[in-house]
Amino acid sequence: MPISEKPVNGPHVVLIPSAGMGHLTPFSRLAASLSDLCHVTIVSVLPTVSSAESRHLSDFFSSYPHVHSLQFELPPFDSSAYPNADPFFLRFEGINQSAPDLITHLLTKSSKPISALIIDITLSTSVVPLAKSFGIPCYILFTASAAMLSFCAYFPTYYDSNSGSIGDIQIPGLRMVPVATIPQALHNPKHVFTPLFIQNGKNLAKADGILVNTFEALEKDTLVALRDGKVQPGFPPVFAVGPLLPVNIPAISGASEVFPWLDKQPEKSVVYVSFGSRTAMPKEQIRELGLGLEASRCRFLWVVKTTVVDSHDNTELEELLGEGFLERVKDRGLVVKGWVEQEELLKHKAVGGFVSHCGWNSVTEAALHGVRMLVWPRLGDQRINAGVVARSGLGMWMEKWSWEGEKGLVSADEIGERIKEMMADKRLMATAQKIGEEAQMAMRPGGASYEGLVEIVRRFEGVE
Ligand code: UPG
Repeated sequence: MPISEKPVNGPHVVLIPSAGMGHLTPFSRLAASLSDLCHVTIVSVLPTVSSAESRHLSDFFSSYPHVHSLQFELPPFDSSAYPNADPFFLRFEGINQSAPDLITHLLTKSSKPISALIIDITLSTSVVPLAKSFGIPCYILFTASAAMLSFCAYFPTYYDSNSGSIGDIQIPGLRMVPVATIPQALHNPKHVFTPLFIQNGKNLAKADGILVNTFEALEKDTLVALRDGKVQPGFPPVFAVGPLLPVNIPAISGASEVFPWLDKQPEKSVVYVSFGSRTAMPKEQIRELGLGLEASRCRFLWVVKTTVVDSHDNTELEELLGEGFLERVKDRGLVVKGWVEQEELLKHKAVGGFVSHCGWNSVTEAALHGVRMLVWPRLGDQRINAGVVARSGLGMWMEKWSWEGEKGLVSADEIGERIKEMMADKRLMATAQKIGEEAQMAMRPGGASYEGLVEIVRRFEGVE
C-alpha cells in the first residue's frame, strides 16, 4: 500500500518514547510514517526534561493532528539515591518505576483497543513484562545503530559470565568491542544506568520484534548476525526501518541567522559542527575546538553547547570562546548557541562535512544526505556507532580523541589538521554520496526499510 494513502481502518499502535531529543526524534519520525498506514498514538511523559522536547511535541501534534496524543504526568521521583546523575538517565529510571501506572492510564484512556506497543529500549525492563501480562504485543524501536543493538543483546550474557568485570568483548558472530569503546557508565556496577542497561538487554529478547533506525546497506553483517540468532539465540525478528525520514513541522525559532548565512557560502564548502542535543564539552576543549576550526581555514558553522539540559545554558559566546575569536573568524565562520534545524541544514548544498559526536540520529541524517563525517564520540553508544561510520566509509573516526571522563585535551592543531583532511578527501565525499543514494532508496516504496515498515503493520493487523 503506498505510504501516502491513509487507511480509514487499521490497527492501533501506541508509541512510548523515552527522554531526550535523541530518543523522541526517531519516535516522532516513526509515528509520522506509520500514521499513513495505521492509527497511531504517542504517549508524552510530562514534564519533559528539556525545552526542545516540549517544543517538538507541541509542533508535532499541531502538524500531525491525526496522530493521537496521550499525556501522562510522571509522579514525583525520589532521585536522592543517585547524586549528580545525568537528568536523562534519572528520567529513564523514573518512567520505569511508574510503568504500571502509565500502562493502566493508557488502557483506561485509549480511545481504541491497542493492537501493539512500540517502546523505547530504556523502558523495556518494565513495559515488556507488563505488556505481556495484558496480552499486548510489544515491539522496541531501537534508536541507535544495529551494532549497538548487538552489544545490548549480548552484554547481559557477558556480564553474568564474567561476574561483572569488563574487558574487550567479542560479540558472537560479529566483532570485538574493545574495552575503551564500551559506554562509560557500564564500567561501574553501581551506576544508575548499569543495572537498567542489563535488565533492558535481557527484556529486549522477550519483545515481539525490534525496529532499528538503520538500513541494510549500512549495517548488513550486523543485521544478518542478529537475525540468524548468532548474537543471542532465539532473538526476536529485527526490522531495519531507517533512516527514518524527517517530520514536516515548522522550524523551531532558534538560530535564525543560519540559513541566510549558508545561502551565501559556496557549494560543499562548509563544515557543520555539532555535538547533538545533550552533549556538553569541557570549556577548555571547546576553546581548542574553536582554535582548531580557525586553524583549518575552512568555512564553518558551529553550534556550541555548554550544558546537558538546554534551559541551563546561560554562558555568553564571547566569554566561552575567548576574546577576539568571533571577530577573527567572522568572514568564514558562524557560531551559534541554541537549536538549529539540523536535518534541513545537512540538506543544504553549502554543507560539505559534519564534525559530530556520533549520536545515531546525526549519523542517519548525514547518511540520508550523503554528508561525510569526522566523528568525535563523547559518551554512551557513540564509539560503537563511530565504528559503523568508519567501516562503512561514511566518515573518519579519531579513535584516540578524548571521551567524557578521560583526561587530556585534543589540541587545536590536531583538530585543524583532521578537519582539513576530511574536507580534502574526495574519496570520502564519493562514498558518503553513494551511502546517501542507498539510504534514499531504502526508504522508497520497494526499498528494504519501507517494506520493513509495511511488514510490521501487517503483523499488527494480524492481532487486531
Ligand atoms: N538536533 C537538532 N538541532 C540541534 C541539536 C540537535 O535538530 O541544535 C537534532 C538532530 O538533528 C538529531 C537529534 O536532535 O535528530 C539529536 O540526536 P543525536 O544526534 O542522536 O544526538 P543525542 O541527542 O546526543 O542522542 C542521544 C544519545 C546518542 C544516541 C541517541 C539515539 O546521546 O548517543 O545515539 O540518543 O539513541
